[in-house]
Amino acid sequence: MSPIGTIKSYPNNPRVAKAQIAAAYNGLEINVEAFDLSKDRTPEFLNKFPMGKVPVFESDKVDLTESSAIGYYAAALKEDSALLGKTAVDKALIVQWMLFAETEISVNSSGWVLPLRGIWPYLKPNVDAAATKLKRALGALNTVLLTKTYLVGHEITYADIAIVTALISSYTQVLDKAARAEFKNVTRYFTTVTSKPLFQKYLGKITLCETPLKFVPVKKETKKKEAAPKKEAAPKKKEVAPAADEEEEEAKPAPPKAKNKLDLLPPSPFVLDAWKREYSNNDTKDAIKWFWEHFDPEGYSIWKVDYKYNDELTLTFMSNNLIGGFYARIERAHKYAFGSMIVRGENNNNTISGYFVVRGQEVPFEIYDAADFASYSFTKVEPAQYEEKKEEFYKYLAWDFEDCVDGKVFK
Ligand SMILES: N[C@@H](CCC(=O)N[C@@H](CS)C(=O)NCC(=O)O)C(=O)O
Repeated sequence: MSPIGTIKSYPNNPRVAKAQIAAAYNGLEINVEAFDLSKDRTPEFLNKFPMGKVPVFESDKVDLTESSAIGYYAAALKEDSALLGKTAVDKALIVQWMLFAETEISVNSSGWVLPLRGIWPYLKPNVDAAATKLKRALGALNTVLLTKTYLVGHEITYADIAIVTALISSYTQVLDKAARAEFKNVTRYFTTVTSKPLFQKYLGKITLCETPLKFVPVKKETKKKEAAPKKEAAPKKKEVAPAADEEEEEAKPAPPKAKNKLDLLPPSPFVLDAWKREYSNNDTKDAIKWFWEHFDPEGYSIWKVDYKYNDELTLTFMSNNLIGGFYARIERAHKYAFGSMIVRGENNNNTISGYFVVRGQEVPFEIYDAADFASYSFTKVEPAQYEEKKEEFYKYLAWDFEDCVDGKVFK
């Protein structure tokens, strides 16, 4: 039998297994083609699938996104398939569970698990809220499963395929034995369903979580207050390596090949790379003179940056890691931006603030597109304010504040 179409995704994505299992129950097959989110989102791909997410499905009959729809299509391809229910009641219940899997389980397990894996920014209140919402959904599911082996009727339907594949991430990464015991009907159901041969075939061996993931800061670059740069000493070569994007889940669409609009601006006499070299190789006191001699306020702009949720910051090294996470996410802005952001204060009483110099008169797309951009306010320093702000600008670049604990330079 020839495959019903091709799914593209990175490997071991349970959203792909959802369609494969549904197809297999109907005696059908789907081709799977490896897709690298960091390389394969070509303009042609984005033209066809503007959301730029995987999995996607292509066939001579239909192109689809949304894994639930892809799985549903595989389930619907066999006439009278038991997977989609025989009666209107069962059909509606199956849709109910399919939506529940997406909106109550997948979304919340992503909100809990992905920040812990460093794929999404870690903002504790958001992670806690996602965990609470997921547990609420599991509680409801647990009640329903008290008297049931399968969700709809007495055999596997697409409802079970959708729910079980959505549970994989939390059951393997954050719900340890004690947490699973709170939802023992769901746990029994999860192990029963995932041990079915067709589930095993496409999900592989599932190892239930033993030690739940904990928040691990992206990069630990603590620096004691005492070791903060002395006056005039520039924080040299303190660059942040772009976060290893081994997790494709959050990779951003590759920028379209078309020229960046910032490259089309009239040429500027201020050469950002020359400034970065100047800053890296000289005392900030000397570098800053070079800066003001060469700065071009028409081609570039200066922005004061402040973290919006300073009152939620706790340990200073964690605040510094937030800066590191932000820099990793604006990695594409290196060509157009320079910044120095510092952590000031002490554990449980600190702030994140700094300055950015960017090409053009607006915050570039490469910065405002970052998931955590909304956590920072960017306030433009107008040329008329330069004189008044020069001293502060210098201090942020030299990390020359008594209460400066640590910081990171984006260059
Ligand atoms: N609701 C969608 C979610 C798809 C999704 O979030 N895909 C992730 C990988 S699992 C992705 O492509 N992320 C890349 C991005 O956000 O740019 C589905 O079920 O297909």
